[in-house]
Amino acid sequence: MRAVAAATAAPLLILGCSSAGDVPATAADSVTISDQWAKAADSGMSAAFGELHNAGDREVTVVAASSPVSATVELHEVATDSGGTPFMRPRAGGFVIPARGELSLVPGGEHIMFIGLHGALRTGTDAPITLTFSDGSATTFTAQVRDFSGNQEDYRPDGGAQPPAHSD
Ligand SMILES: [Cu+2]
Repeated sequence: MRAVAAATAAPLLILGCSSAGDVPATAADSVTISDQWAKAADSGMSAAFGELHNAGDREVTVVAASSPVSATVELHEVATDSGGTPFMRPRAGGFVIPARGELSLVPGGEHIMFIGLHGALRTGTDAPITLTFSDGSATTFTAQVRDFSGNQEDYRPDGGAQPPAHSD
């Protein structure tokens, strides 16, 4: 499909592509997702998960996400406060997928966070999600909505006001 698109597109698109050969041109070309799903919710917040695969020879970074299902979408991680309580916060620098590697987005770990749902996320429906990479490329996939009762971590958008003490 890419070959056909390149052949039929105007020469403008060829500018800057020099001799890339069959090396993926963008992060979006290298990344696929599998087993993606989102947590059913009536309102407020929810989250999406899945397995991100990077077929390229270079590490790629997801820097932003968006979806029509919520006002805001953030890239989150789960940390533990000094009292041992898990909480989630935006992941500084985004999600890094190693070269020829995977990144698992799982409850209790890194995840895509929906904040301010426009409506209920109902089991069996699909939630489209667009990921934007550090090179400006983007990829869109759909996550199937499922029932899930876990992942009720506390959200601390300030990144956690009380970082864990360094001495124990
Ligand atoms: Cu979150």
